[in-house]
Amino acid sequence: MDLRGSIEMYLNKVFRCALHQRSRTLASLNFQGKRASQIRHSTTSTVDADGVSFEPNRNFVTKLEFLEPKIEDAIPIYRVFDNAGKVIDPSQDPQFSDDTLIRMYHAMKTLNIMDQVMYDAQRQGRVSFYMTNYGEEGCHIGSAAALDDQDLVFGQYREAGVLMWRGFKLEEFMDQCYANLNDPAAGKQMPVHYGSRKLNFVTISSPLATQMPQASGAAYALKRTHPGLCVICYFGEGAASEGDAHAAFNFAATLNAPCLFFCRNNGYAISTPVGDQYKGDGIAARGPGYGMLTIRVDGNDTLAVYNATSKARQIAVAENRPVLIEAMTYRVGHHSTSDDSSAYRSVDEVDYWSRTDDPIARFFRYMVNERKCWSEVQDKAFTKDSRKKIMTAFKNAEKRNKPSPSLMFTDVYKEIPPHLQQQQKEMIDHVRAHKDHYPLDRHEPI
Ligand SMILES: Cc1ncc(C[n+]2csc(CCOP(=O)(O)OP(=O)(O)O)c2C)c(N)n1
Ligand SMILES: [Mg+2]
Repeated sequence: MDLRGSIEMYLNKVFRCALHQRSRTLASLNFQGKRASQIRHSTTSTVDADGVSFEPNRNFVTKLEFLEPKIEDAIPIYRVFDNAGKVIDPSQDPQFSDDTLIRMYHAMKTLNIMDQVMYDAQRQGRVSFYMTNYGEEGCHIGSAAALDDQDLVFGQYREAGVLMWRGFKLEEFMDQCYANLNDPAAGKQMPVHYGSRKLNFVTISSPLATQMPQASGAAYALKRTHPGLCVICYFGEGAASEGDAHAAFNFAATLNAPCLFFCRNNGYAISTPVGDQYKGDGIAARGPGYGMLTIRVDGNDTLAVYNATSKARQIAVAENRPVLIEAMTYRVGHHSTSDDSSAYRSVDEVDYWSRTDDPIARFFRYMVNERKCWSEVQDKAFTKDSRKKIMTAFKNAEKRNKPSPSLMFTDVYKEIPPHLQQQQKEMIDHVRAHKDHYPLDRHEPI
């Protein structure tokens, strides 16, 4: 049975098992006459000689004092190199081989060029929608490089670099964005809603945070079926305001699920800046509240992201526990092609971040100045070659026919239910009757 099959089977089992466990617990607690607040704890702790199974915190004090959040107590940000690409503490340098560094750099750069091409393509009306990853390339490649290829990825929508690192081909990106006949979803998804069963990347669904409880459940299932593997769940700081984020954190923590929660804190949720999104110390501050191991990392420092994710992964699978990583970065691009960010932030602000804290430029400086394994000349040649490959994939995807319109009704249900069969027939009759009004020559036969 493949990974997905076993996860589905175990999710079924888990839910049944959890319900059964819960009713048994309730029955026994009713019998002992305990309070409802004790129910949660009774399944995990042992019963002492007095029959008491709930052990509360007994850290009493007599000083009347409120916890005051202070800026100087903010969770620090872990870094390996500075903005100039200079390693701050040599013991933290992961000492990658030149080949690995170059591979990481190639991936970040290729993602960046692909974004430029696809953004322009949308502006020219050639694809309907696009989302760039500008400024967040270090989060993607640093974290993806730290994972096992069998680890299951739940993305939000701005993690194309993770998929690229795993081997998703340029044409696969383009085929999905063009919704052509090679798109596995046959055009049912919006552009950038990628997925790959082969690469263990669960298909994007952009209603915010829906991937998060699914990730916790999948991590719990993996713990039981595939020990040694984990789940990584990417989400934005805006998505973290959804109730689903809470459910996900709490389930993963209480079920001891090996799930890496990777928050890309890029400063904005469309037009909502973080100052309006939360009042506390970002997303990392919430981790301890759920009993989760937590770290805040410089998301534009690819090596720091790598170290943090690598260590988090090691702990998650060895100790079966979730880890929260908050990567501090900046969304350089507009939210999507449907957005114009100059309406809510200054061009100077964007300019400042691009100039002073660009993950690709920082990595470049590290490679050139510290490791001496890359040069301006190599960079120019690579950029030219990469653009050429992207343009070839782009043109091929654009040329390919669109899927048959009938496929609009398939793949959602295992068998198409009668009311959808009826709609499918009506659609086909309609299109055939008015074929002059539809570009059927660009589609596979109906
Ligand atoms: C449940 C839900 N509410 C609202 C939206 C509309 N929406 C799409 S993206 C987005 C902002 C999300 O911001 P964040 O999680 O920080 O991710 P980022 O876009 O910054 O990567 C919103 C509000 C949605 N997709 N789903
Ligand atoms: Mg955001």
